[in-house]
Amino acid sequence: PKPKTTDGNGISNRYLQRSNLSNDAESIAKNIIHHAEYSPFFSPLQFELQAAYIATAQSVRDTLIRNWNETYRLFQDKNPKQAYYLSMEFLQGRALLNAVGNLELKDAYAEALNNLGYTLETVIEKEPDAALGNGGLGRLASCFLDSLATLNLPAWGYGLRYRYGLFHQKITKEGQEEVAESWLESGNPWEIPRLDISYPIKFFGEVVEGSDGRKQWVNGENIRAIAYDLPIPGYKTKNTINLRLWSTSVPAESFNLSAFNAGHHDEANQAHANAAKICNVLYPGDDSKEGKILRLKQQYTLCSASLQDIIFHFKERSKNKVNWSEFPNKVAIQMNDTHPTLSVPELMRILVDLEGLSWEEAWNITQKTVAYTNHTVLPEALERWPLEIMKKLLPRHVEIIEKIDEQFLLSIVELHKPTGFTNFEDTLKKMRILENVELPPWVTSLLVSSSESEEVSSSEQEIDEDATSIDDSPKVTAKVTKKPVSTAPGMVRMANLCVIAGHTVNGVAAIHSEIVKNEVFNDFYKIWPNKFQNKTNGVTPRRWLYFCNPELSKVITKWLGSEDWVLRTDDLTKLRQFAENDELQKEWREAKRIRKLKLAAYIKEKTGYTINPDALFDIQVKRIHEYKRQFLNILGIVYRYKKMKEMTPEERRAKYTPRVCIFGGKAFATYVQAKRIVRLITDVGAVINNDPEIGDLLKVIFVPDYNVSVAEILIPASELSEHISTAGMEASGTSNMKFAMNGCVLIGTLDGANVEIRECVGEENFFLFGAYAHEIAGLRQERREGKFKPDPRFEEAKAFIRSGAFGKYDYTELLGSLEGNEGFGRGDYFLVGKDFPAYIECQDLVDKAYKDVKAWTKMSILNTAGSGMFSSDRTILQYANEIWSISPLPVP
Ligand code: B1H
Repeated sequence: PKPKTTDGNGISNRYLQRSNLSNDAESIAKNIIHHAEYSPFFSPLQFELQAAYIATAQSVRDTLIRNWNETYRLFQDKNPKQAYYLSMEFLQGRALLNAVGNLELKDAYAEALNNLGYTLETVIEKEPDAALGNGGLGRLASCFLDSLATLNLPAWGYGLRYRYGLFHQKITKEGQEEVAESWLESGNPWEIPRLDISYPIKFFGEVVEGSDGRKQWVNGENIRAIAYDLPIPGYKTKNTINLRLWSTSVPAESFNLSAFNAGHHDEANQAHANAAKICNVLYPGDDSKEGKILRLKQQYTLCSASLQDIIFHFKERSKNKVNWSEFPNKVAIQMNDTHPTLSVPELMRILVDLEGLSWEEAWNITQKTVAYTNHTVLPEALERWPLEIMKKLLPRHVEIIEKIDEQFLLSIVELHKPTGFTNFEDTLKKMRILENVELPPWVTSLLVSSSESEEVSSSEQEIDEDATSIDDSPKVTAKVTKKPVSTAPGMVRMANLCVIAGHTVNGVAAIHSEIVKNEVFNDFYKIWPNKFQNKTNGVTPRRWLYFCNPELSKVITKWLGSEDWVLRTDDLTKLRQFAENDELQKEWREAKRIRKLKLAAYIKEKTGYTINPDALFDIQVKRIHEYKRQFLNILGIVYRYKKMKEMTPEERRAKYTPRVCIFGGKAFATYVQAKRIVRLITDVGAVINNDPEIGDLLKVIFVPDYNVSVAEILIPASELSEHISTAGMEASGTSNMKFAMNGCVLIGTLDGANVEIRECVGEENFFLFGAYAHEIAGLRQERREGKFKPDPRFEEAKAFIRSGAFGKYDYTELLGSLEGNEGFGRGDYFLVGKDFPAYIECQDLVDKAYKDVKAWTKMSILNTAGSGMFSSDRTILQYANEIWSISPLPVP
């Protein structure tokens, strides 16, 4: 007989031990020891620091799992519309402090660990960063998860469980060296391997037609995606959502036992090795990627496994009454850039081929379900896949994409009927999904007939007015003139597919969304203006202020009278009224100084350099890229150093403010120019830092291996931060928001979110310089025409490097990128020379401003006070209301 009292999982309530998870330090200590003994990763007899970390994490995980189960059960029962955030990257960083902080158990865990002979601080340090992302795009996804959970929204994240995350960066005399990063090596106590949840994934093979007339994708390589779940706790709520990461493997029968028995061990293991390879490593470029088949396999694995899972849940929650037209009312899928674009043809394939829906029904559902976020306007970063590669790997998906493409052409033709088709070909070719692929004959003939006779009215053309799908596309009889066949390979433009299929397209900062509408996707904007939105990025104030800067947080809480600002960051504006208060100012500076001392100690440990904690801490941390212009920063430093050397010590002291210039960031391993910039920074540092004449007045530090945890040390300690990209090129930036929250003043161009940050903190509290986005094209043109006259100070700085002042390395090629007048990466495409004079003059203003301690502290306070709008809680509420239509569902 079945037991009478069962809960949803079939476990008798009598045996559920929820009440046993007590939150007092004594119970927590017992729980930690229990894990060290009974679920050990290491010898159960030892309780060393590593074991203390793992056991502590497992103990925290108990509470997370309890909340996670309750959240899951609630979502199952209430069946709300749920959002699914699909991303190839999640840059989670460490989990422990965030988890005990969100659960409000930090003090209890600290006390428990003290009782066991450890401090929470040292235990935290044992956790490796989960670095399953490259930079801003991946970290944004992680901040979004924190906000989704905190706001009690029904949502999940889907990603890939890479065995190796972003590489470790070693800094040597030669610059950057990359070392593989194996975050799973000592086990991952946070994840729950879901061996019960796996889905088949197919590659290659061919498409046949079944007896029912449906297309079938058969044969090929078959692997399985296996789920690993990471519970994501919200702050001050029980809601704990799921980040489901897919790993890849093969079923046991794929092990070739007969090959093994014959002694061919590699062959025996071939299928398994191929499958495992897919999730082996995160691709490390953060702006563009070579079209490698392995990357396409990764993208497809993410899309296919996630969609199968989403559909599984949809069916399960429909309780045997599956109504597909309800799907868009239950599911919202957000594609984090174009990397998960294959979700579109995969959803179509499942609906049409497997579920038997008509093409029209399926397309209608797909369009209402998916939305696309664009994160970059760099042309080389807009993903394009060679048609041939895709055809081989995903033959059925290419058929579907071709059909979407033709259907799109038809809709555009319909739209343009009233105005005629003169000069229409270029627009069509630009907008369609396929590139370098001949237009279908019915389109070509349309174009031919319209260019042959300007007067031909649309009604005279033989277009089937009722055509709604490409199957009954217009039968045009006009003769087709052969155009010269292009030799360029056919390509699939993923962004165009996203814009065509998605119900919403959004940019990530106000200026970026304008560029998306008016430049990158202008043709689409003109026909679908309502598709386009802005969602200015945000960052979680928990990790990026409250947890990483406890001293400043305490001061804020004291002056605001409560901790409500952690959830309602708009409250920070109330600091404005105290910005000149001497007492607040003193506490503010003391809090900042504690973080500066910690950073100084960290720098000493990692680089050996001693820095003066009373100097101005000036920081630029982000991926190394020419458009981000670390080069401009270091050239400014070179110029400053040269001027210092030409002065007497008294003149020097009078003019300059002591500064520590700190850099951090990784260069893509094959991005030669970026690696040369790293080398230049370290070479310049080696000379300046050892120049006794300069002493404390200037130091240049490259902090190795910049990642989330290093950012948590650097950002709270910074006083000036640099966001100096060529205007129009940084979609948003998110570290700029973190710096402002931590009372750091920004120096920057009018680019990305800088524009909005400056508005919010007040223009007198932001050091602005440089050309505007709308001027850039004209400036490049001027340059091409040889009209640009470089400032002599710029020439002086470059000549100083050329003179060998910073060692023997040959900087000809790096400096050469600033010369000439032609092309991307040459002819000073990023306008370093143009902005150089404005930049160094602006830095002189910074020196003066820092000398006025009161005025500077006021600026610092006003940056924090104005940063409230950059909480990812605000961003996520906007996505929830304006794109996904989902509502909070709090666990009681
Ligand atoms: C951003 C990327 C990106 N934009 C391709 N684009 C990648 C592109 O692996 N790839 O192929 C990986 C990443 N990342 C960044 O997104 C922008 O540069 C930032 O300005 C922005 O703040 C961030 C989040 O929106």
